[in-house]
Amino acid sequence: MTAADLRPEVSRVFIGLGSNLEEPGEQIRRAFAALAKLEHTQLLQKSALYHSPPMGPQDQPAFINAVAELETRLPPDVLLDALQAIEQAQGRVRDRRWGPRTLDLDLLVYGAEEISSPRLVVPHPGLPERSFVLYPLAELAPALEVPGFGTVADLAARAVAGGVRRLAD
Ligand code: ROI
Repeated sequence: MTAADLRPEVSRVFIGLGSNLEEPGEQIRRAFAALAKLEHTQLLQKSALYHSPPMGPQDQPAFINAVAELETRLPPDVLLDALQAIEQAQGRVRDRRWGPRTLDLDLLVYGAEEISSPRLVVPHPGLPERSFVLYPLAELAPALEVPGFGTVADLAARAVAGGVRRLAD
């Protein structure tokens, strides 16, 4: 990345974190630490950790999920590269679709932008169905307007809990 790749202004960004392998809680804590070290980026808030039954194939362990709020000058594609590098560093192997993973980092919301490229769709299209994302997101930013979807508080109120529960700090 060169200086030309940096945005002149910061954007407010939300990242979804998920893990269901190799000490998931520890994976999420390490991922928060890695996000805090990203260049041209500040980690503003971390949600609590949430325990959530797997969405998709049921023959896999429960997940730990959380959300981070960042302020960044990295454009979306450069940020996505950085997120994938963190996943790789924590041993992510891409195998079966919707299978278990040591760490998944999803770019949920990038300011007010709507992005649809082969690599990246933002806001994350699964947001309205995913209480394991909406509950931690609602902790950090209930008034946030998710482009095309409405406010986080409204989305969280409509979502089916499906056994998602906040863990003690
Ligand atoms: N299920 C839960 N509960 N949490 C996740 O982060 C998650 N991530 C996934 C699939 C496998 C779809 N299911 C999930 O990628």
